Amino acid sequence: MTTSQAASPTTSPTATPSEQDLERHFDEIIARDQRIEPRDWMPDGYRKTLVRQIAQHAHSEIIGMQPEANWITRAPSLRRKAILLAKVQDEAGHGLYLYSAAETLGADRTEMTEKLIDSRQKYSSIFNYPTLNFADVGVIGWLVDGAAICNQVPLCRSSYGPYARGMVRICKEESFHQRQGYELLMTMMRGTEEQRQMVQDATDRWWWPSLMMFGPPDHDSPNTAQSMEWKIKRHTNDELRQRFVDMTVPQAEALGVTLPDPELAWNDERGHYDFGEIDWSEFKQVISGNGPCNAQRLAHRRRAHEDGAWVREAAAAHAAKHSHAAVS
Ligand code: BYC
Repeated sequence: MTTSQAASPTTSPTATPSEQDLERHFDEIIARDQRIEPRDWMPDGYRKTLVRQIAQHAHSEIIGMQPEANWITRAPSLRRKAILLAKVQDEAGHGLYLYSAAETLGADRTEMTEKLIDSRQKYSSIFNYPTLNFADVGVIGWLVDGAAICNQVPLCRSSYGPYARGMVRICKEESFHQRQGYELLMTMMRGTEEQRQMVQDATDRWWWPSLMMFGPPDHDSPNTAQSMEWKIKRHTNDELRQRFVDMTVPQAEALGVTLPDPELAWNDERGHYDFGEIDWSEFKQVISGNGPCNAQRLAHRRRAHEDGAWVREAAAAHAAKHSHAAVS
């Protein structure tokens, strides 16, 4: 639904609506589960929260290309290489949709990139861990993309139109990514003992960081309450983390791997799996720049940005020439 279906903020076409009228109109749109569009009035905090979240999300897609790209040249077959290349390219595409969504809020693309490489804007903690063997490619698809889908499907109902619409397409592609990861792991599990051990080792290393992707626990999440009120987020971090655990345990059983948590057990009363305490000090270290690969990821992104300067200059010169030709 669009805002055009909501009541107008003013009764008279000539009167300028007051800030209160505009705010009431915004609140009505949110209450009716309709969408806020780029030209609609919105509170500053709503705009800022969206720019923060969407920029962080876009940066995650772009930085997220690195751990998997590490294996493109060493994929074990042409088929696996073609799949991995396509997946990494999809991630670049997701980054572009998301940067465009942030631009509809007035954010500047160059500025967002500069903020990323100066560590003034974050990207997901998960991409600060190394990919040590080819099973990591499968486990990233299964667990990391699985967690991403869990977190992002509800964002298709986010109150900001361009973000919600972008998420629909992203989620379709993420589901394919998740399945390719699981299929890769199933193949490895049918292989040699050494291959099964590689899958188990990768699962052991990625399980806890995947749970951290959902963000801090609700009691320590400064943004959740307001984002839920604005319907930017539809569920809390802990709700989504629980949904992910419940969904993943049977998948691990079907695959034949053990999740590295002795406390993982079905709780009949709650109707959910219980799981062990997450090491939040590790999470805090990683999001403050001290994870195993933070420096490497940012250095790589910075270098790519510098190496691409001539392309941006050439594109700008070409666009200027064209607009000049169009005027004359
Ligand atoms: N890593 O109040 P909270 C992908 C920050 S891409 C780093 O709960 P919020 C994929 C948070 O930003 C995956 N930082 O925040 C790509 C905040 O810091 P600031 C990315 C984190 O926003 C390629 C502070 O901690 N997905 O899946 O309400 C290949 C307090 O947190 C993290 C998205 O971005 C983290 N994990 O909730 C494969 C999804 N968690 O900004 C896969 C969209 C929290 O106040 N984003 N922080 O300094 C969201 O849904 C929400 O932003 C979050 C956090 C649930 C992540």
